[in-house]
Amino acid sequence: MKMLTKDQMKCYADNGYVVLDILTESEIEELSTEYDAIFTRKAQCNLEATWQGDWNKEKTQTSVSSIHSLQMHSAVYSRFLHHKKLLDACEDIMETPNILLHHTKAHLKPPGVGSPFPMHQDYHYFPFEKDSMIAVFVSMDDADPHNGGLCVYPGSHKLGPQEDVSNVDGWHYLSQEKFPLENATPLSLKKGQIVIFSYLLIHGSYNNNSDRVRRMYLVQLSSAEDTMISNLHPSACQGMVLRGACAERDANIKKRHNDHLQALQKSKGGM
Ligand SMILES: O=C(O)CCC(=O)C(=O)O
Repeated sequence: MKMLTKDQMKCYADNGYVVLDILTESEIEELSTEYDAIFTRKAQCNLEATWQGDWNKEKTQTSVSSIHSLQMHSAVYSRFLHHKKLLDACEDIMETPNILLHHTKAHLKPPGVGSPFPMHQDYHYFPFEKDSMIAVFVSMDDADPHNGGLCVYPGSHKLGPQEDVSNVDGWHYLSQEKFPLENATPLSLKKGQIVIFSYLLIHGSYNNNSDRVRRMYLVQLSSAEDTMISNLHPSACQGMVLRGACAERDANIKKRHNDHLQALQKSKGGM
């Protein structure tokens, strides 16, 4: 094991998630300051990302702001992707030294009106053959059920993919009757704590009814030995090698030229 203890490995195997203290105070502060700077720079953009669909029984308007691919906005977030201790922990959990980036994103739930997230499995957004995918969820604030914190069904990663009942293209969630938010286990996290969880873990999060903001940052990773079933969620830097190597990566120059020509023709409306 490079980073995790036997107990932490067992916690992940049994529950499908593990809470870790990996970041130093100064790392947390740097990420936090840069997070606010990015959201301030993008304040004029439409960032609204409340999940759509018939799960949402809210009578009042709620809101969550989202920015994807933070590494395209700031070098602080590019550097973070190579955090040694974090990748050591991921390597232990994924049981491979070859780790690929899938995507990153940030969700900011404003005080008082922060949207909940329905119970779901990330699997439905980006299915892989060997289910190697994990989420690294960084709590950027102290978070609990009052300010929109995360909640999980411990052990639910062992159930495999559950039925996606969404009635809206591009959004995925499970039956909220079968997996009600109220029956989930809340994860109260300190600012800077990290939860690593399987993309099969059933999870969601609460409304932010408090007077505190709830910010999170999330990195999704897969094993270089796994294969995407379908690319439902193309993202910036998808497939970037964060550790080890990607032996399967295509290097054929003809294919690269053909892909380029096809994209060119498409942009001219030729295809
Ligand atoms: O931001 C949150 O509270 C939850 C986000 C989440 O579960 C997701 O985007 O898959």
